[in-house]
Amino acid sequence: MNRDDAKRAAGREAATLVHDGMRLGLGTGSTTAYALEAIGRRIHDNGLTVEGVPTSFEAERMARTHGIPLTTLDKDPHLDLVVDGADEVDDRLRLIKGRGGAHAREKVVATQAERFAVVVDPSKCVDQLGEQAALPVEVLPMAVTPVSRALEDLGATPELRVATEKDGPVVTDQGLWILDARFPDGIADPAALRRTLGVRPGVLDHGLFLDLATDVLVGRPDGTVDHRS
Ligand code: A5P
Repeated sequence: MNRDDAKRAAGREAATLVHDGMRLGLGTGSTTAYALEAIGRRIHDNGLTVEGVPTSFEAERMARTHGIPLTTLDKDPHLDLVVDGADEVDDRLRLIKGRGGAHAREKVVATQAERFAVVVDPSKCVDQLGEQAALPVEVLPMAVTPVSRALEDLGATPELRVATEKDGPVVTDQGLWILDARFPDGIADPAALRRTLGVRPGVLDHGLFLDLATDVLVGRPDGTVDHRS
């Protein structure tokens, strides 16, 4: 039993929240991938009828692999359920997301949903946001230095996300760059930080998801799931 077993348990549990006719948001990441696989199996085996809005090119590719029909927010702006992963979750169901660089689209999709179910393994559960994960901040390339300085003024150590030295900066689905901001003592006031980043020119979005999750499914390596809501 290992971390993958825990992720699989959370993903499969999330798939049981899906009902016939639902419009879904399809999250990004290795834990959500188990949910998409399980939803695809229900479509194939039981004729489940759903459509999903992908949160990234990778989620779109994964949905196609598992035979999940796709839709868009233009066609279906109201979603019944979003399933997505997270990099950190605190006990108030607040999240840091964006290790896969998809947080901007993930937030748009999550905001349109009646229910937002987050799938994680126990390593993602923290007392304070920022204690383990860096906060991803998606920026216009020409604003990377001013935004870095602003993050430093807020007490963070920002680092431009690079693929490899040879490949250079990671480019998001929007064609933008990511600063990973580490807060050495964690994020003391996530709501205040969200307000500050929300009005910072050059920032498209960041990985703080504060009032969005309705359910957190923590898979355990023994296959059981702790459902928090
Ligand atoms: C994508 O940008 C992220 O928000 C992911 O949802 C998050 O990093 C969780 O991914 P894993 O399930 O792979 O850890």
